[in-house]
Amino acid sequence: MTTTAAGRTDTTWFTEARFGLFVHWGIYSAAARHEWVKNRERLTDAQYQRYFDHFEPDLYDPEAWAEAAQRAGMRYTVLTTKHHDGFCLWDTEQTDYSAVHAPLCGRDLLRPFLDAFRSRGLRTGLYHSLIDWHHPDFPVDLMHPQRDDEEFIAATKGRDMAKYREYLHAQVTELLTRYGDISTMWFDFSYPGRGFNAKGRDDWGSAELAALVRRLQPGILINNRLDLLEEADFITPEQVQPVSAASGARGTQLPWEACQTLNGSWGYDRDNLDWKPSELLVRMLVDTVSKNGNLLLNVGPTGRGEFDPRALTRLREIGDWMRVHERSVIGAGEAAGLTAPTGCRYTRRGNRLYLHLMDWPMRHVHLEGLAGKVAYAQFLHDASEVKMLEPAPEWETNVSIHGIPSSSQTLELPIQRPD
Ligand code: FUL
Repeated sequence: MTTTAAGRTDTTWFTEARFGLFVHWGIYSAAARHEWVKNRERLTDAQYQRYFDHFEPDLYDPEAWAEAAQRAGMRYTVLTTKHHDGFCLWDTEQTDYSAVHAPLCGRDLLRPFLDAFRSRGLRTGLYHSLIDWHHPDFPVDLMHPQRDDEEFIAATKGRDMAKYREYLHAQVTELLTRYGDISTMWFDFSYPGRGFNAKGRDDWGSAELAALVRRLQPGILINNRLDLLEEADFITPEQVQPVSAASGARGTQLPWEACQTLNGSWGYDRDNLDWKPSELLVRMLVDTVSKNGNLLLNVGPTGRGEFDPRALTRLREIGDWMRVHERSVIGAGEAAGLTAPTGCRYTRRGNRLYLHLMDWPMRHVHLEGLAGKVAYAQFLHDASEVKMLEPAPEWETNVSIHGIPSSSQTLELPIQRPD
């Protein structure tokens, strides 16, 4: 079933998967100072060319990436097929600006990636930039690494967005016809009216592009960055934890997926020291699921094609936590109608409620609104019983849990009468 009774694309696998790996990889990984380096430093094509010439992913081992993701408990992945700089990771016929033609690379990097993740049962998605700083017909605008001298401005006259649209649609067609089943199409990002067409939509041919994607891969989920909210299957809050389930979906009923970096940069950023600790990343995952969202956590591999050891450590530590806490995350979601105690989050899966204690330690926890409903309480990590007290008369809607040791942060509470 690819569509629901209401005619929308079925998102069940997505909202059950909850945790995915985002990978930002390209020739900017060789610059190693953020994937926007071309724009930020206003590099010309000639200056940026050195990353094309020296991109040599000799240590690329997508099996190792997929293994790290699987061990972290992730259920799907999204890879940058092309980022804003226009460099393509796959064997495209539309341009020579690709991994196949980069002299020290010389091969398609997408196919082995998809094979590795699929063989481990992970779903695969494609990030594809709608912006293209390399294409001769992409309009020069504020996002573009432009120069303001007359020579440059003269050289950019006569750009034709219709040609770029054709190129974009042809590339998406290649991606969706030559690489098997793709689960998500992650476009990034249109800004209608700032291209050539003041009215907007025709800049990218967004309506046609969305229709093309759905025709080529009927079950695919499309994100909301193609300026067509009504076409989107999910919303993508970026580097922000929404305050509630509704705010994550921006007031719509759509599923949402928060994308988050490990250190503030999507592409490999060697000298960046802002690494988030693993504990914080686990909290972000729990927080996301407690609000019915997904977390797409990013790794920016090096130019040689490896995950930085600091990324690997974090994935491993998240995986250690996931090994014993997974059932409170995968297939779980918001515990609608219940308000978690201060410093805690609830997730719920079927008739089991999970209480995640983020601020630790606590001596007593009172669970409002659950009196008479909770059958039993145990830590999730070792299934050891946690004593519950009968509600005190003054808190007649509460269950009270006492004397919690500081050995874990998640309690599992089978519910007798869920509603
Ligand atoms: C943004 C992009 O501009 C960033 O480079 C990154 O890809 C992020 C996920 O989306 O809009």
